Amino acid sequence: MGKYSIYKCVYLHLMVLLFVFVSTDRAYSALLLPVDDAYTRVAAPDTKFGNLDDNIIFLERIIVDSESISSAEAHFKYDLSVIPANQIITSATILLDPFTFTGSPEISLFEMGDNWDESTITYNNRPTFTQADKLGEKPFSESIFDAFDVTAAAQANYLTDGFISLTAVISGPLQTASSVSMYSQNIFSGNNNFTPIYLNVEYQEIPEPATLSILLLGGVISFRKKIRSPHF
Ligand SMILES: [Ca+2]
Ligand SMILES: [Ca+2]
Repeated sequence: MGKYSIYKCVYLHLMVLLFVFVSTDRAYSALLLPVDDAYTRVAAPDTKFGNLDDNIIFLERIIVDSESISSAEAHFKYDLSVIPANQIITSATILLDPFTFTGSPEISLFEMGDNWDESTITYNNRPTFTQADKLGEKPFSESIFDAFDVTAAAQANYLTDGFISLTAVISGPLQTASSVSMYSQNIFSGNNNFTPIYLNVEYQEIPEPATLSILLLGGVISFRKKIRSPHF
């Protein structure tokens, strides 16, 4: 049995395992409300805008000396530990749903650290983030932003610290001012007129260890037989 055949055999067994893994019908979904949300302003770098009486999340890009700069950022934190243990997140999306906007905003979404809360965050003390933390960029169209797919980041944070924190800024090569206003989780009362920024998560149970063991054992036995056989 050649090297290629061994690889092919391993590959096929992995695909069978993967199929069993994802074809389970034990799938769930959850709409997660932010546990913290706030915005911060460059022009007021020590002012807090995320307290309980702040119902608005605000994003802004302004013109300074003929250049547009991001002047207000939005921050959201979600608690992924509400998802039970031993799940795999198959989808996580966030829809930045504005109730009003100006200009032609284009939104960039970044992952940031969790070391902040809505009552104390300011522009100066917020966790920093870099271009390497960018999860996506979306133009604004027809009053609705496309949903950002943050599945990989959500799964990684679910497996580690259990929280995912995101920052949205207005970016892009814009030469005009723009702004976006959204409702914060603090205004949420179950009234659809005040929709906060949800994280929509879909997840599935990981197969029981016993089931996995049987599958793996079956794969190994079959693999050994194929190694002894001259043909694949
Ligand atoms: Ca808030
Ligand atoms: Ca985290």
